[in-house]
Amino acid sequence: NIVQTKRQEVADRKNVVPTALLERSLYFQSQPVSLRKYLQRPDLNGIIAEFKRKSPSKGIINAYAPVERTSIGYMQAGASALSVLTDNLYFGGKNEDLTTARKFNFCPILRKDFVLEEYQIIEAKSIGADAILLIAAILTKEEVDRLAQFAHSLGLEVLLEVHNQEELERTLTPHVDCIGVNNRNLHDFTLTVETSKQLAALIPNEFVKVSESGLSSAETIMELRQYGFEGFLMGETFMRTSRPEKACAALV
Ligand code: IGP
Repeated sequence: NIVQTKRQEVADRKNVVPTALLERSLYFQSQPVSLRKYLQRPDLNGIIAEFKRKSPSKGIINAYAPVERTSIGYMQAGASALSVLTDNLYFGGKNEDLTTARKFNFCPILRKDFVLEEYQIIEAKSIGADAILLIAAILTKEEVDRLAQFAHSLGLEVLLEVHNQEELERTLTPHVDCIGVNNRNLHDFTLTVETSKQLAALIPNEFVKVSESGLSSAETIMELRQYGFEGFLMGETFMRTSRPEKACAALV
């Protein structure tokens, strides 16, 4: 299963990723851009446009789209932020994809990966990310607290992902900036936007609400805005086309 493999990978890499070198990278000193603020900007559309080559549920989604053109096009389409998968095994991403997106764009970039340990947050910062994802389903409350505070100490923002009320109540902490409701059930990959609608009222107003996965129409986004969502994390709807950036521009 994904999480077990990831835990092993993270533990193995811990000994080979030279933290001191990462800290001296070009991007380590840079000032991150606020995901929270960009999601609330009225001149942008709230979409966090994702660069995702493949996934465990869909297999290959897009093997050819280049990161440069796609990420620049997403921003030109009015997206508020970028999300770049850096997990290689399951999602076909790499750290270099995020760094490439960073070189060509001035907007918040979310590093999409399975964060389990502090060094991955140092790594996120060093490759040019502005925000990290913490997934409630694979972390304890203590881990969420500790990793979120560590991210903040480096100036990175945190998007906490939950899929149900139990995860939300168990991991809720003032140390995160945005709360993402994943419409996808990570066990059977089923999708329903009802998950976002049901959890919306349970998320305190100080957090920016993000609806994640399975979103494909402007109508759904407008409906979710009524429930208080300001961020919309979308990948496959764009990436399954040959020109993801054009699909993004066509949506809104
Ligand atoms: C995007 P979609 O259905 O638009 O491609 O979903 C994003 O929500 C999804 O990629 C995602 C994800 C994750 C991927 C949400 N949470 C955690 C990997 C790990």
